[in-house]
Amino acid sequence: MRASELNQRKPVILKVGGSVITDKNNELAPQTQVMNRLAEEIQKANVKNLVIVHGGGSFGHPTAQKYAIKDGLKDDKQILGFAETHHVMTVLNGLFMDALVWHNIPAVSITPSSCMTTEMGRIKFFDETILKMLLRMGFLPVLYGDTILDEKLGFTILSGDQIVSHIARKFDAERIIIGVDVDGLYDADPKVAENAKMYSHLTLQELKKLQDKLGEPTACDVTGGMLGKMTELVPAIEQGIPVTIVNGTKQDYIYKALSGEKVEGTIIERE
Ligand code: IP8
Repeated sequence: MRASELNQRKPVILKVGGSVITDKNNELAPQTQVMNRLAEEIQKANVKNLVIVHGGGSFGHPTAQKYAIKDGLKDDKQILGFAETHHVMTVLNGLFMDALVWHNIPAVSITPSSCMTTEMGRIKFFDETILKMLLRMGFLPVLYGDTILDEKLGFTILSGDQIVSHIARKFDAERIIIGVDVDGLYDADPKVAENAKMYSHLTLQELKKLQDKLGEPTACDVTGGMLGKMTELVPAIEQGIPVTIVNGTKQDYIYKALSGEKVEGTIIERE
């Protein structure tokens, strides 16, 4: 079989939040049991043309914050900080890849900082050749939030959410699934506000109105937590790609979302 004859389906993009696969209250704290459970769920759901993007959690964020990587190159000391932040992300990625591959998933890692650049923090260049070929051949490409070279800032941080939105739009994704550590999208941070109300369905209009209410993240997060996530996803939803937000820390929620089964969470659609 030729590579060109393989897989023409629209991709499904799954974001696995750093808050799901790491403990954000400690530094460099992987949740390997969760990674293994997720790998089982992903294997069981067996979605063709799946792309996974994972976040930084307690690996990328504390190191990025320590060296102010997101603000760009201002001081020589940040050079080592860039390398350190990128390195801890490759370590986290390696742990997640371990779980995926040892669960018989043909996952192949793509390092964003090696095939993308940004300008003022926005993706400017992305060589998609490898991603396209991997998908066509039936592999499961895995990307992640990373340090990135920036044409104006020298370098910065590229969030996994920006990567998700970019790939979804470029490849006209069928849908986006976002796995987080809460049950869906709320009108306030459910970790702080006891009476926070969760939405099971939102239109793009409703989401835009809600955006002002989504506050700053509580845990260390240089890319803006839920507000940052939603801001990135708006252009994909505008393009007609539906987004489902589910709790990835709960057994089988990601599995159900991937399989198209009914699951507690928030669905956001253009209308
Ligand atoms: O957790 C951030 O990715 P995110 C990656 O998807 C780094 O926002 C290096 C902090």
